[in-house]
Amino acid sequence: MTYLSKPRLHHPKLPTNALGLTHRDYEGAVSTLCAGCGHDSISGAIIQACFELSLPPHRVAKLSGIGCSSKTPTYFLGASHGFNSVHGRMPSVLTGANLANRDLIYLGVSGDGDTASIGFGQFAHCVRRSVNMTYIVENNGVYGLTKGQFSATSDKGSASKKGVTNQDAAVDLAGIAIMLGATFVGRSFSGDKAQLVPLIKAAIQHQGAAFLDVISPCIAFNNHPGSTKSLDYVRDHNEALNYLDVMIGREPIRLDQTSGSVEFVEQHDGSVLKLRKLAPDFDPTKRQAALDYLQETQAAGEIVTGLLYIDTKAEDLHHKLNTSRKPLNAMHDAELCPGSSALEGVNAALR
Ligand SMILES: Cc1ncc(C[n+]2csc(CCOP(=O)(O)OP(=O)(O)O)c2C)c(N)n1
Ligand code: SF4
Ligand SMILES: [Mg+2]
Repeated sequence: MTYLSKPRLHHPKLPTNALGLTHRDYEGAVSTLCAGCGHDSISGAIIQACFELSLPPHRVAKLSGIGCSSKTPTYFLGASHGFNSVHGRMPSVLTGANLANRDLIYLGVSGDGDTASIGFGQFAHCVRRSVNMTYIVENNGVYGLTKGQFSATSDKGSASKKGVTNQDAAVDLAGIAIMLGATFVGRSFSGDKAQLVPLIKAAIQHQGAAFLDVISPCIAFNNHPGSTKSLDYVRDHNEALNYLDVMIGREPIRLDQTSGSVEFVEQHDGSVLKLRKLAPDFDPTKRQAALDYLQETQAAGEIVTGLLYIDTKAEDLHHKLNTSRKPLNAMHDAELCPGSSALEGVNAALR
């Protein structure tokens, strides 16, 4: 059975958000993933972020590829639009949907296999075209669904469950996303909700290609000593650069971190990110410095997390193409097909 429904009843005093919805209204079906899978924690963080942002569920579109990670949209936002596409093809499906209807909030969910192997080209072009989306990779360094093969994000020298050593260089998706032109890039850990929830909220508010690389241990196939994506390894090597608090004109969420200096970063839509900097010299608005920092810390075996890069003046694909504000499904026939004389005009302009 791949779909388990949840009981609809809930406690009448559950807290509600600005829309009068409870946390339960943002949930999906009961997860069928392995108990303890990091992906389920990410689903929980997405539910929390959407609840706190008071997003109308019917305004969200969730798109995914194939993998345990790509199954997760079934387990959150059950009242939203969803499309489970083909392995590695989520980015092009999301781009098409986004071009057809810019009014929806696009959430792309993928795995390290789905994005860094078969979907690498799709990922690259979706990001460099500044598609307005939140693209989340649930990165466990393994093909979980097909039972534990190394993926392109498995670190060189790390061991598989059967003791085989990975010989190939790892793809750093966060670094590549910055190089490709993503305008909001963060990395986090499925076990750190205090960091992950505000990162997801800020990414959703961002007007452009927002990419989140979320390390998500696979407890079935990649959680042993020698794996650099195991719970213990990530906990021991996690260097948090910063913690966010997102303010969108309502009550700001309190930070549970108390150390570090605070900086305010305003996004294009007017939302303000309160950035508690744990690495005071790191400035996420400097693209080249972010890339250098990522490479230096990676060489030292650290996994840096937090907001890695932000372009506060980002503009998305619709702005670049000057597309219609009106979704295609809201246009009538005459708008969708302006007739042969208009077509002749276009053709004449190209001669
Ligand atoms: C075109 C195609 N090739 C290969 C597969 C087999 N396949 C299914 S999921 C998967 C890898 C999934 O890995 P990842 O994206 O990391 O997700 P995870 O299960 O680890 O969350 C592969 C190779 C497929 N379904 N379709
Ligand atoms: S195989 Fe791994 S990735 Fe898949 S559900 Fe189990 S723990 Fe999660
Ligand atoms: Mg994987």
